[in-house]
Amino acid sequence: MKINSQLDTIKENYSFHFGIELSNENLAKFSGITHVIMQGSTNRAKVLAKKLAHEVLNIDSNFFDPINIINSADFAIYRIGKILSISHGMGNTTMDTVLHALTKILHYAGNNKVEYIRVGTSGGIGIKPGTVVITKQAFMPDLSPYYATNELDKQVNIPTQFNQKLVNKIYSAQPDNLSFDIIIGNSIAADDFYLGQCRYDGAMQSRQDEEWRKEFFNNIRDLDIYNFEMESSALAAFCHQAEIPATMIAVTLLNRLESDQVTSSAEKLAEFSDHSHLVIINYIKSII
Ligand code: R2B
Ligand code: URA
Repeated sequence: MKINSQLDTIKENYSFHFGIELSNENLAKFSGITHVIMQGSTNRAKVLAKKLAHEVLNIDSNFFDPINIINSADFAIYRIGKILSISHGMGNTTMDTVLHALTKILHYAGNNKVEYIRVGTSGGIGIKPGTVVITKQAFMPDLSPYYATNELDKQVNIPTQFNQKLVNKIYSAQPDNLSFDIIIGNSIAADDFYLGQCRYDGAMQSRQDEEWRKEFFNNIRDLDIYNFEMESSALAAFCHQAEIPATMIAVTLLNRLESDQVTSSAEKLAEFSDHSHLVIINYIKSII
């Protein structure tokens, strides 16, 4: 893990975003971590924590309620053995903030060999809903292969290549008899769910017509792009700089060639969510 050397001279006693003192007692909760699994919502982070406790630590989930080890209305962090199951909110900006806050604490707690994996949902482009995509590379909406972000008025472009070894390890850990498709591909991290992904059902009208959109969707296959979501470029760029192996496992909730709206039933969406959980659980079980 490569971290800002200026932190050596800045005394930090409190994590503002996680609402915890950086006391020895609290830092101990973050020591000995090998994997950080990140999802958008606090609820999904808790559901996965429960599943991991059962699958990895053999704990009967009927009698176990994961404890949130931070104190924030925005985020939650659960610890299961050497794994953290955490929420990152929606979009690159909240993802970036969580990455800074968490990585500092992991550093202060003495960790230097950690993998970060986002387990999320996405909009598939030309693939069957329920398919899981493991991402090799995140693209900006304009299809640049780097995260274009700003330090005040200075734009910086940071490569968004995920860790290929980790991608292959996760793929190889899956059995042949999965009940859904799983592919290795690339993803676009859009600025929002609606116009950023060229939907026509937002509150404001898109300026792009259907013919143009169809051509865009067709052309991105040349870049091996299969899905849209909203956090992969910040994650890839951060982990590239920090030298943290990372990738994203995202299930597709719909096929954008067929529809803009997510119309699956709550049961179907829960089933899709289980697909990405199964993929991460298979990976974790393959390395413990
Ligand atoms: C996928 O789903 C969310 C939008 O509904 C967003 O966080 C993402 O990346
Ligand atoms: N998340 C997204 O960002 N887009 C979708 O279409 C579905 C989930």
